Amino acid sequence: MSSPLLLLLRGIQSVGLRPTMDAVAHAVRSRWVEAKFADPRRPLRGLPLLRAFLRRIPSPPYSFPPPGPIVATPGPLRAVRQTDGGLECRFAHAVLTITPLAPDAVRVVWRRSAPAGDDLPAPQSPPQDAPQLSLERLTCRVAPEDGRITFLAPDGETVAEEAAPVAWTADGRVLLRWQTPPNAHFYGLGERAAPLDLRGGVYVHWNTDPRTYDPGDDPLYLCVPFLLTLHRDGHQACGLLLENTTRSRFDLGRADPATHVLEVEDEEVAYRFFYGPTVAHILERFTEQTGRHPLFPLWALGYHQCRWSYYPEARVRRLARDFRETHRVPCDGIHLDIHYMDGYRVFTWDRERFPDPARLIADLHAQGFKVVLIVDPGVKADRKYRVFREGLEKGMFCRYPDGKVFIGPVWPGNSAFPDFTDPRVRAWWGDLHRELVEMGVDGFWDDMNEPAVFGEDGATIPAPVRHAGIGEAPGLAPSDGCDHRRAHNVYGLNMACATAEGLARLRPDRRPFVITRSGWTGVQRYAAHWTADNRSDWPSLRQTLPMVLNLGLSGIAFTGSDIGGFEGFATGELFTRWLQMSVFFPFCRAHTYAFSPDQEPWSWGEPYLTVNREFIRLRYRLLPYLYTALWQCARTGLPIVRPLLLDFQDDPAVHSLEDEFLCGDALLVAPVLEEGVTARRVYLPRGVWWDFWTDVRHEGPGWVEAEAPLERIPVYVRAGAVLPTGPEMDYVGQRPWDPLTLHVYPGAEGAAVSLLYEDDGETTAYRRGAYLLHRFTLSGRAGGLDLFWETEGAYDPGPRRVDIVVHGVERGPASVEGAQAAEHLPAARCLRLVGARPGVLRVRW
Ligand code: MIG
Repeated sequence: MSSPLLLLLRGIQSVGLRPTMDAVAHAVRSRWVEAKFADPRRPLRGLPLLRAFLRRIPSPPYSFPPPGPIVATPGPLRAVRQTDGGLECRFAHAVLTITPLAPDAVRVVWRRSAPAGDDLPAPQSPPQDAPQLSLERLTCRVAPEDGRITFLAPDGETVAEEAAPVAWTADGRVLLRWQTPPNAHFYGLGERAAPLDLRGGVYVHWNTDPRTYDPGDDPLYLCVPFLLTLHRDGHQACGLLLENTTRSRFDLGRADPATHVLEVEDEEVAYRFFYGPTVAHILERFTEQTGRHPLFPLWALGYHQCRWSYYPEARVRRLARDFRETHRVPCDGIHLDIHYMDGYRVFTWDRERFPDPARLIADLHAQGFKVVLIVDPGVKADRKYRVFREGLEKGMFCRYPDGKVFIGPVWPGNSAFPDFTDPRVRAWWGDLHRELVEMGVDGFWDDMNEPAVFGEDGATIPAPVRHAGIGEAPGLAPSDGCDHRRAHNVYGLNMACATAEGLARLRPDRRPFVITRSGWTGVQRYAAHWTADNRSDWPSLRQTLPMVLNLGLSGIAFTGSDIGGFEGFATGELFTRWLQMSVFFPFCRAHTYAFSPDQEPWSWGEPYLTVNREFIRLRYRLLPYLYTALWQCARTGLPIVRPLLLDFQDDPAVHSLEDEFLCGDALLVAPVLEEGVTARRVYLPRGVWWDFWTDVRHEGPGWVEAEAPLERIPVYVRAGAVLPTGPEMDYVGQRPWDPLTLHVYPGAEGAAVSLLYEDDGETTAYRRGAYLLHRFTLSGRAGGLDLFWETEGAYDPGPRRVDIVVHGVERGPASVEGAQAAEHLPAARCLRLVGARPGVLRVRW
């Protein structure tokens, strides 16, 4: 780590002298209040305070010493009680409750009982047998001698088993110690700059702004203590969601390869356990419990352009012209970073840089752009500033135990922090968006909400600061408020909630679009997420994919990374490779650091511009497909970007595969992640796969050597798929999906079902039936092909032509039924059918 002096110089260089001094003052003040309120009921003063202050209290997460000695375990079982469908087991020193949540999911809570524990009435006959809770698809068995829990599958096979009893330590932690099956793999845990398979690593749950990060840095902005385990060669899977929002650490086999230890800084511990056996089923159940993404507006799937920052207005207008006129690159979102504000005061505009924002936004709308504004949580402590005054008067800001408002330095200088865990504050904050929404702002980008405060690495709100509770996060909700230790991890989630619910109130007919940097279990209900301040280098590009995959396995599916990387200077090649991968990610936005040159699709000239444009155009053609994947994700929680193990979990070859992915149901994408590379090996799992570019047929499982010149990354389509595509367009809604083209890829065994979902893309009318769901059932048979096409829902896409392209067709058909015209294209090896409609399509050769 850097010396304090170096830190100081770095601070002055990047944010200036005044903010750096504020940051230093904050560091000193934090330490002072942490010492003062170590016991909030008896604040220290005078000499004892000075003494405590000088004894350094390190701030999380960079100081997380190993746990102290164990002081308690449950001891022997004393009594068992049935409680509405569940079980309460009283042990000598602890109480365990197990509550069913679903046929394959339970909630487990451990509390220490009164120190003696012996005040419990001694049971008539102490229970001898292991208490057991049997659900339809999951059994929990509790060891009577020490409370160790074993989870069993319906066939009696062990799914998970505690290696040692739950334990309490002298320094106030709870330990859960589980056996790690020999060939287990771990996934999930939110955002991790780690391999896809998390086994062998140690991960801390404490949302942190790392300033910039490299592979291996931990923790980052968004933690989700949801651990997915895959074992028995992929035949068995389970999930464990820790509910505690306090800081925790998972050692997934670094200290001991045979156990994984979940260590929680809390007095009691609560977790939910999910049984598979498939990963897909666990994700459905997990997101049923913790929430799913809403259906974002269709334009959210467009291409977005950002930098820190585009200003003044003339620069923004030039950017718009560059897209529409100069370079003809499709784009939907233009994002304005912190320089649009007046001295970084949230909900204001710098009127010199942006004299007439409503007019600017109207003009951008006329060109088909949407405008997204960054909003930080810190409210400048300035009595002349309306938001601060109002927040102060109404008691909206976080306070110390003595009632003083906490002030910490961020971009605007010294700032107050709304307590988003309080529903009153969320309502107020949501309403603060009114003026911007009325000006036409389309979406909001919540940044710095770990929350980050300038200062030492990981600086945040000091631990003693009070909060109303944990707000909308699932978990152990304190009834009479809590300090920052319990509220820290859910701060970002509740800010995103305030924003999304505010937008929904302000514009009830339009779907909110919010992007958040921080979050926690369930943040997907409110916002999309991006992986923030990485670097413009190849290792960071490579790291992005496992990060996005594990986010998806934690319920957070609408994600992406800064295309080209954030800090540093991207090369044209790096940007293009990054873009080629991101075109298959839900959130597709280029962004860069304040001190980096522009990172736009044309910034490096040719040949990059042409390749970038082609790939962005491809994304716009794929919108019907991507939107269907988004809709499916909103319904089932299945991510859009998926590791291969999600669909092929019994294939050990994919358990740690992290340089290729599935995008939706039909596409397999193998990005190029290294400099100067023009070919790569791709693993194709079982089944038939069609090369997206050449229509060459491959049969998996096995490896193929694929061409990957600059203008292409390997993409394959799964046999049996019907891949819907639309026409090229410069932005979402420029024209209808006319013609709509259904790309049919034959060769699957049996019948395969594909979906296409559409609606107006913008309003909430779909909730009242204004959607159209197409269901395609494709079956191949010797000498022919049948496609059954049914629709459901009341949305009318308007008159349009639907074409069908059957891929991999060597010769012209003998007969075609269900289309107006057919044409065989021998060179392209496909059959083009024009003017199809719902019903039955039959082709015979
Ligand atoms: O302290 O708003 O991750 O995307 O450009 C940095 C300026 C604050 C961090 C975000 C980044 C954004 C930057 N922000």
